[in-house]
Amino acid sequence: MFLDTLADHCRNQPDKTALQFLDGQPVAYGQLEVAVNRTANYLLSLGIQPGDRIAVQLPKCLPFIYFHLATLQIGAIFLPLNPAYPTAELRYFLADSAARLLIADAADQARLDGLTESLPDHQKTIYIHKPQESGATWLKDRSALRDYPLPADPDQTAMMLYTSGTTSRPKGAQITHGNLTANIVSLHQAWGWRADDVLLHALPVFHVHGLVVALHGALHAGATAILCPAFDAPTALDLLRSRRFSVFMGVPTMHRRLYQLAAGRRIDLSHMRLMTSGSDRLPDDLFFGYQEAFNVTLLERYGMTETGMNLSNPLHGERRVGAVGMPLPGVSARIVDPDTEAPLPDGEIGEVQIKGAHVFKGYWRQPEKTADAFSADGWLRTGDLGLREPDGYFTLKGRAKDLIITGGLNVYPPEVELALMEHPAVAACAVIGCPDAEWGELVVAAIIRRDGALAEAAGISAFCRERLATYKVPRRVVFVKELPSNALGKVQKAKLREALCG
Ligand code: MCA
Repeated sequence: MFLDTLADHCRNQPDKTALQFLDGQPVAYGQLEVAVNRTANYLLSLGIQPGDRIAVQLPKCLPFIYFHLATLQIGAIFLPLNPAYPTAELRYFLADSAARLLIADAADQARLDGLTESLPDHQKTIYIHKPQESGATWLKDRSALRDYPLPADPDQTAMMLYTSGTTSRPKGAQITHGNLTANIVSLHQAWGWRADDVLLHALPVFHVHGLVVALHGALHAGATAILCPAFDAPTALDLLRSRRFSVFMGVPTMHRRLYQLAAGRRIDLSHMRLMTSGSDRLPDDLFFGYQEAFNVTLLERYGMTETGMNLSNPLHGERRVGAVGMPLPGVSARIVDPDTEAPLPDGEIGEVQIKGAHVFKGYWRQPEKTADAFSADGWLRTGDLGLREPDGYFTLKGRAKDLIITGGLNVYPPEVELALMEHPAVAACAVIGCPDAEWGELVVAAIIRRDGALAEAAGISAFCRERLATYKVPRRVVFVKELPSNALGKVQKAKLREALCG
């Protein structure tokens, strides 16, 4: 199990740096073990039981990591929340998950106290003062304990990550200890993680990409992760040039910003052992531009919250432009007819379906949605369209679901449309993604105003900001007289994209 491997590293190489924030003190594996054990002990002293949900809404900081690992350690369920969620979204996640504990930034106390009072399952909020400076006060008066129950059951839920959907409110995807371990073991095999790797970690930690693929990846290897509190392209490029690092992982928007900084110069980064791209399709021009500018061939891989990583281009061998590679060790992937679910021959486009020990156990308290997520013979329906080449490489060809990916983050148009419909001036609306070189796609809203309503784009955006995380707020609001719709009255988004994306 991932935790056992981590414990071994803590015992065998206590003085080696496990984590270090830029401008922060190094945390050696031995220190990490003590901090996590004390944090686990602290959680137990609050009466936290295995299976309890612990929600954490903190910026990227050491307390986040300590609470994350301690939660796994005591068999409770870790629920990371994007600090960008406004109160309305946060209330939904806390209520739906019936979280017992919330760990949050003290700067948000006024807003959160009012919110949690109305939640029946909420027992306590722990406020962390200046989390990025990491006072870690709860650590001081606690001794390290090792006699708490280790989560021995691989089927026990370790984390819950909320994902939105096309037809419903966000659902909590339950990731088990077995899922986490299967994922990280197969990534280690495929990407050749080594104890002497040094990861430049610039991703957010509240998603699978930054938390599992990157952070767990480094810790499982007994390697070192140097963490940036946030991604800043000039800082990242300077660090990557320093030859101190061997691994970097990013989303295409980050790679685009790094590439633009090169501005036609050649900056050799070929000392990097592994630079990966994921969470959204890597544009061809960026793949080639990176080779030209940095002498690096990005390794593109494909995953999703419900599974972690599924497919990857090879570490050795051809990293094929436009392809997401082959199934990782222990993962099975197939292409099926989206209607009949009959497997399709190579070269034909259908839905990508996935099987393996890394596939999640289901949505929290949503048995019907869980059943819908799987085919009759137990394959996970990804909702992504793709094909398999005769030599085994998979290529994605679009989405069967109505989804926008912006800066590597998923935005479900219905969620934005619901928020817009609450605005008194909105008679009808449709939300689409328009292609954008930097962000992949930008969220664009087409709105029919109610007769006589005077609302302007700025007012609509401000209204959305109160209800939605910033990345979901439409970047462009267009007022239209009508929306293209079919005979059943359903908005034809392809037509709308043609008309508005230009
Ligand atoms: C920030 N903003 C965004 C996004 N991020 N808007 C749309 N999409 C986004 N992704 C907002 C900011 O709040 C700000 O709004 C404005 O855009 C411009 O901010 P800027 O400073 O330019 O952005 P940034 O803060 O530098 O962020 C860009 C970023 C970030 C570094 C690319 O979005 C990011 O870290 N993305 C990675 C996401 C990720 O980890 N995805 C993995 C999940 P305002 O000006 O109004 O305040 S998917 C996953 O885990 C699956 C399993 C997988 O396969 O990987």
